[in-house]
Amino acid sequence: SLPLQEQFSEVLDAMFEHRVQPTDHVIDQGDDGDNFYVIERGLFDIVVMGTTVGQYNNKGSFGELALMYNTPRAATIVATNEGALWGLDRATFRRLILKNNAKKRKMYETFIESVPLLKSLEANERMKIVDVLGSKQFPDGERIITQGEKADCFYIVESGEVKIMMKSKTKADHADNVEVELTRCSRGHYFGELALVTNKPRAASVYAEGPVKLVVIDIQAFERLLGSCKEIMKRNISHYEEQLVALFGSSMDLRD
Ligand code: 1OR
Ligand code: 1OR
Repeated sequence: SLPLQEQFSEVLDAMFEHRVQPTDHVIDQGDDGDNFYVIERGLFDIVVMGTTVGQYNNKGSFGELALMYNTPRAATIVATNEGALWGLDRATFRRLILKNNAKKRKMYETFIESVPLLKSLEANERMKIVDVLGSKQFPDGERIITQGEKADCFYIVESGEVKIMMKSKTKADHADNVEVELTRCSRGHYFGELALVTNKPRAASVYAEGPVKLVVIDIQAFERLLGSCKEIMKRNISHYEEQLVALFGSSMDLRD
């Protein structure tokens, strides 16, 4: 197969710019898949059966499902403002991306099988997670998540360790409001689910403790593929609340 660099420039060469205006449908649910799209800028609604179920905000990509699995388009994508996309045609997507997916399956299959949270999923559901996951590395000390920010993804630790730190929100104006270490996560553990499940800003900050390698799953894939794991997450979230009371004397910080 081609060296990565060459494959990458082949993808770039094949991409074409696609500009959109408000209300333009980039994709219609039920259609055959023609292109895959990467967002350069713009807001796009994700509509399933006439209901808006999510949104892309100036980043991300969509339209991979129909091309990867030879299925009809699973959602309608509507531009809500003026924007720009990079398109990649079906043939090039399949030739270059699917080859990469086969490698990814080999690389991540065993790891994903070992993640306790994902144990209840069917094998083919776990493979679909592998198909869409990203991988990200952070050097020692780097901040991965910032408390109070808007959330758009979920993480699983592949190697190394992360430190979860929290400032009390109810004590926000106090001078003694320093970050307190809550816990650490290592291989196979997840974090960043809380903001996605509760639809709130990040409840804590997360830092690399030594170099770490993480699996990243965007919010759309999280909604699509991890719905059945949410009960487990919610059960664990109720433990957060108990600990919060012990730590800050109130569970206000997670609820409000
Ligand atoms: P496609 O080729 O099927 C529509 O064309 C695209 O919308 C799809 O690929 C995904 O890239 C993107 N369910 C289905 N497709 C989704 C979803 C989604 N989110 C983004 N796409 N969700 C589940 C809805 C019940 C997640 C909604 C947040
Ligand atoms: P997030 O999306 O809010 C920060 O981003 C992440 O830190 C959060 O999801 C959780 O995955 C993770 N309270 C709140 N968040 C926690 C906690 C926690 N532990 C890990 N996270 N508590 C610690 C319980 C041992 C309770 C507060 C004292």
